Amino acid sequence: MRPIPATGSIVVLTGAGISKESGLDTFRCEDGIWSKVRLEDVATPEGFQADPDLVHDFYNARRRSLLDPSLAPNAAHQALAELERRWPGKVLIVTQNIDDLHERAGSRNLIHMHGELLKVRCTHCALPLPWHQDLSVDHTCPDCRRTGTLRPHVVWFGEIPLQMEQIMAALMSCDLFVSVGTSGNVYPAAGFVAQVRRLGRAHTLELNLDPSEGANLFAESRHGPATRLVPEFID
Ligand code: BJW
Repeated sequence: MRPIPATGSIVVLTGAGISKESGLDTFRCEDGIWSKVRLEDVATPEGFQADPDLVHDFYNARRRSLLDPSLAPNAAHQALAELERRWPGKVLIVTQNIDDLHERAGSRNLIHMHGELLKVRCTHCALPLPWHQDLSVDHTCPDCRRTGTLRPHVVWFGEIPLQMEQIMAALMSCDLFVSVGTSGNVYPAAGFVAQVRRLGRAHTLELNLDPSEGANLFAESRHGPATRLVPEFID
């Protein structure tokens, strides 16, 4: 494998596969989340409008799993935090995950492009707030005092992912782009490797259990569990 560039910057895109070995479900694996619920019902603005209780129940259950005391970051999250410690200011993690396992492992330069499970926001005043309890339509926004306006701070299909300008700037200037544990089914993240390659500058590397949808777009691919591949990559 190519060595990590000594002076350049690294963007690491992560997906549900990196948290699988911590005990969180992926979306599109055989036993994944989309085999149990319809994404149209729980991960679209239309689904939320039609049945907010169903959507709150779905995210409340996932929030409870995340807050289970036995859940912890795994060796892959820890290796990425170590990479950032070794190369301060050079590593950006762009995660599609709404869990907080990168933060718990110690990563600090991190963008949650699909939002965060431990935050809610008000559809009226747009204020994101920390949130650790079950959420329901009966809750009142602490800022505008309206009831029933709080929603999970996550990005559903048809909504624009967060901090896209910063992400695009980082992709355009990076020297190494690494994708970990994502199936490459969901845009815009699935298009990042093509964008990086179009600029012709960065080395591109996929670390995934099996080849993703866009595996042939990467200059280099390694397949296996993230808890083995990511520590190997940083060493
Ligand atoms: C392991 C492992 C181990 C397992 N080790 N690996 C046609 C029609 C309608 C819409 C579209 C369309 N074409 C494109 C679109 C846009 C749409 C889209 O992409 N649709 C596709 C389905 C076609 N995208 C959007 O709507 C996005 N918004 C958008 O495009 O706005 C326009 C815009 C963009 C930019 C600028 C300006 C405007 C929003 C997408 C929102 C996605 N939301 C979700 C749910 C919310 C969060 C949540 O509830 O958690 O985000 S969907 C779900 O998929 C979740 C994930 O973040 C996302 C990606 O999934 P991920 O992480 O890849 O997981 P899996 O399960 O798919 O893959 C896991 C991988 O890990 C597998 O490959 C395994 O092999 C591997 N693995 N164990 C290593 N141990």
